[in-house]
Amino acid sequence: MTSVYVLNGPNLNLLGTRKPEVYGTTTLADVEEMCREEAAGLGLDLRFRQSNHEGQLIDWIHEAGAEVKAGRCVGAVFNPGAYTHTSVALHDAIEGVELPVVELHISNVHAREPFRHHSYISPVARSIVVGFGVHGYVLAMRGLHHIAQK
Ligand code: CA2
Repeated sequence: MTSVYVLNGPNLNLLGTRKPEVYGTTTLADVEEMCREEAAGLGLDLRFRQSNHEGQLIDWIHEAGAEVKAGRCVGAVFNPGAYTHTSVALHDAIEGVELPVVELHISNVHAREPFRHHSYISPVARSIVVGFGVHGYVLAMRGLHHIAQK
């Protein structure tokens, strides 16, 4: 079965427990359940992961890239958290393995602090989903599936 990765970066394990005015009240476990239902509808096998560590995220990007290359995966929905705005290493990892990535942000980063307006990920992302709340995960998965079918 073809897989889809959904990767989540630092502090997203706190989703639904703090800052509800920015990120809502849905927990990451709820998001995983939403993604699992969507993946089932799309006929994809979900690999849903979260890490607070940059190197772990890089390893998963490499893993997903190898799966895409082998024809077993459509790519990754990736919410890099604050690493979006700091990480050349994540940029290089995505570029290095040519992983099809849909960059996702729960909040509209462009309506927030100026330091959130720049992304190191966007130049190597296939597409971007921003500001739809946690529903963006479902939209991003559908988009990735659509791209893979073309
Ligand atoms: O809007 C998004 O999805 C972000 O990627 C979330 C990151 C933030 O640094 C980006 O600028 C935009 C932060 C994730 C941390 O999430 C929390 C959730 C609840 C409480 C505290 C942090």
